[in-house]
Amino acid sequence: MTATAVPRSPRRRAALGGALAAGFALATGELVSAVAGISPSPLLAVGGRFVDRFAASLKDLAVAIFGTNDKAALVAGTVVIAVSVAALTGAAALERRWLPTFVVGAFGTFGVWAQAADPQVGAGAAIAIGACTVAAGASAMTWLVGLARGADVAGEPARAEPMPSPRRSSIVGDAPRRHFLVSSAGIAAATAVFVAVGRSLASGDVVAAARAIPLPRPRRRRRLPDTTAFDGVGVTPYVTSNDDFYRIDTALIAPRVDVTDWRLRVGGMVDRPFSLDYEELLAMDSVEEPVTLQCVSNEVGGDLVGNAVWQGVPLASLLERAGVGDGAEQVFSRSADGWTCGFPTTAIDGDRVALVAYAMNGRRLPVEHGFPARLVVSGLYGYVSATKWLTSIELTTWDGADGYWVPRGWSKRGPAKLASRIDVPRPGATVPAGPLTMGGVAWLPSVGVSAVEVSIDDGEWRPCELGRVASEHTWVQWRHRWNATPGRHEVAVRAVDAAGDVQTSSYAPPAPDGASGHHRTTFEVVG
Ligand SMILES: Nc1nc2c(c(=O)[nH]1)N[C@H]1C(S)=C(S)[C@@H](COP(=O)(O)O)O[C@H]1N2
Ligand SMILES: [Mo]
Repeated sequence: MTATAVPRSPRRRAALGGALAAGFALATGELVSAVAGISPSPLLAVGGRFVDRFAASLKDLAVAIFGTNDKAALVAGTVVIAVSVAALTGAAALERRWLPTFVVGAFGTFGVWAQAADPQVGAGAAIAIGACTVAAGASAMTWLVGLARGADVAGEPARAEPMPSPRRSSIVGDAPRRHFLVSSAGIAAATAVFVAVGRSLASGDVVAAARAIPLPRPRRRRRLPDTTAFDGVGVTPYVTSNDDFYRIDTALIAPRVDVTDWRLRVGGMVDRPFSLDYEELLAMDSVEEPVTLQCVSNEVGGDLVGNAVWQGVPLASLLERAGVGDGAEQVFSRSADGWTCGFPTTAIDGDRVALVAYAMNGRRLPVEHGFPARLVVSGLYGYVSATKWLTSIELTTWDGADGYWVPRGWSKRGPAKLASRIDVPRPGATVPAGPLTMGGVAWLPSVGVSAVEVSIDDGEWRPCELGRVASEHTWVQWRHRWNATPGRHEVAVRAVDAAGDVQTSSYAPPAPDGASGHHRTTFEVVG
């Protein structure tokens, strides 16, 4: 900020002071939360309440908003609103000295409410953080507005001088402006330092703290198939790497769970409720299973699906230890940030893979994918089954509880639908005439896929070559060789599941219980 950037009008200076004070208050909230080891901060907690409030109205758009970019936009929008209101408050506070305390106090109360509503923050901590935030913001605003007002009181408003007394007015008019400038710059610098220190404190590697407890060797491990035949043809790899795995959740920042005080509770309608810490969970017999996980929001042909090798404790072992009570109909789980979901107990009676997983592709779960533990259930959409940052599993009746997305309009039951996707050719691609390899993936985890067929330009369905799979719980790669003729072509794909059912051509959007229909791709062949 340069001296010339400081507005000459006291009103504008007061507005600038108000805006800076809001930034300072938010930064104080970030810093105090980080020092206290508490997440989310007031700012992120307010954003989180927005997500919970508006999630229902988004339906199919849920995918877009719960992607990572939109979360950043949501936080930025919250900051812009707070800063704008604070600028208006600062300007109006020239005459009303009580206004900063009142408005900052009101915003602070909102922040306390938002933070206290998050299960990761207690009400006491929220109030303490809110008090620091309000004290910092209200005093900074009162101070800066006072300095802006000072210029007005001490001399003329620093406008173009109508009277020929330039020396006096420049001294009296400029000293308060300089004072305001220095103080504002100080607040801005403190804001930057608070944000930087808060960020660095909050970004320590929580997974690293768990390394003292080594990952155990799984008792049973599934052999991965040789899929090299599908390398280099543009088909999605059989195993999705942790970095490439899609991420969907309502968390503005992924909960950072400290394993030293994490526990998994198993309770509700059980004979022997118990809880486990991280070390005890890792000490139990574990298995390693590749399972394809998919989001109900995945559009036909979409990429909200991935296949990873999960290591964890079978849910059945934990339920056996607890003793499922008579009348229990639903396995209802909860995460550290209060997200919930549930599926029928009967869903895991068969051969489904259902794990409390703590490792993904041989590594501890990444924070974004649920560290320290999550549920993975083959053949159920993620929104009814795959709780990340898992903290409790409760047995209840079917009517006893509704998961997060159920009152927001998504189906209470979420069995996966048979699906297939074309990866190559890419939509709109131009390829040379002659031998062309098309390919993609198809999936119905827990049942399996027995055949994949393509139809070119609405011609007959032709069989495709399938890749090998580790089990029926994963997707299968497919490919088809075609002698491409010049012109514009469209290919459609459909799968047949292991029970012989053919994938429906009838289109359904993702809401309320998953998309259906054939994926089609148009491409150009040049001679
Ligand atoms: N705690 C929590 N767990 C959650 C969710 C969430 O919002 N919060 N989203 C679910 C949904 S909708 C899906 S599709 C999967 C996605 O898991 P991934 O992000 O590891 O791919 O996580 C599930 N588990
Ligand atoms: Mo999902």
